[in-house]
Amino acid sequence: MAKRKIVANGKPRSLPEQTRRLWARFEPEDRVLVVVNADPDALGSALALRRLLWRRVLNTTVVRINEVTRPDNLTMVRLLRMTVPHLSDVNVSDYSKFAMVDSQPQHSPDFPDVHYSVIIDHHPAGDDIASRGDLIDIRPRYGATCTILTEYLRGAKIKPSPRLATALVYGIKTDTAIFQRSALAEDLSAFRYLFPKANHSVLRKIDFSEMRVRDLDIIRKALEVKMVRKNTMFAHLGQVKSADVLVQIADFFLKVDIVDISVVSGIFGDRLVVIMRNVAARSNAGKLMTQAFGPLGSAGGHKNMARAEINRALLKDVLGDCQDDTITRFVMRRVQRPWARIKGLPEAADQAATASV
Ligand SMILES: [Mn+2]
Repeated sequence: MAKRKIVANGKPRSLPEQTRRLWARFEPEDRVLVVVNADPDALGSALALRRLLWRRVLNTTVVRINEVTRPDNLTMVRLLRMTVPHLSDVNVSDYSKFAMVDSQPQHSPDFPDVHYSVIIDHHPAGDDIASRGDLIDIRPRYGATCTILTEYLRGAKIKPSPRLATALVYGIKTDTAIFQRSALAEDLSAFRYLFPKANHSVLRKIDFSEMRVRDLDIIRKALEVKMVRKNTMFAHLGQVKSADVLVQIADFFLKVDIVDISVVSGIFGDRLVVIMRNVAARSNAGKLMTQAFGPLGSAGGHKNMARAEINRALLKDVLGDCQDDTITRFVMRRVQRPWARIKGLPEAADQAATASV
């Protein structure tokens, strides 16, 4: 069996030894700043590190370099009462020690350029990572950094509170996409250990949080304009504030029992953006979208998700106008008969585009 590879200063070691090494990096008078790029795995890991340092340092502050915008992440921060100010809201010179979890300094120029006492992460190790900190614990095979921190907690014989267990469970769930993505026996073991300790009503609420209040208007619009053809649901939403709402609605439509494919389009900037989601085993969203929209713009994706973008000016040339009804009919026609020649598109352009696909 392959030796368990841990990039760290030192050999693979027992859980208590690993935690002792972490503690050895800190003094009781330390003020510790933990820097993250906030997502569930980073937030859960930061909370665990703060717990590990509790009563061992003067205080620990967790700061983020990004904005938290995803609804589930916002719910996580709110219900788990996490106080995570932006880096710009603190004075870096007020702190005596620095730590980073779920990232490495080279991942973003926004991270403070300091020497880190601790860097714990599961992304591939950067070339000069050894020079950036003291205790470097990088395990690229792990599905989540929360799994690594759970091992530190267990090494310290610290039983996580429901709040901490909930954060760690959600971090592991998110980064392993509920164990669909690469996950190790270690991830499963951490999950099994944490799951009974988590607050399940909070966990469900975080899972359920897929939208902001302002998104409800766009859902109403989607429900008004939706069209169903066999197992495909279509909606053209007109002008949208971001392409993300199209993705959101496309995912939302898949909640309907008979819907295997959702196709949601909208005008964003100077482009028509079309999003497809597919769960039908016999269809391939990427191929279908390439065939349907490739001759007019960029189109492609995977079996389950695909996207196309078409310049609005070209679309107007081909369709005559860019009214919502016209676009709706156009998108439905293309998806249902992707092989058909596009009327209005000069034949030469059509052939050239098709040849390049
Ligand atoms: Mn992660």
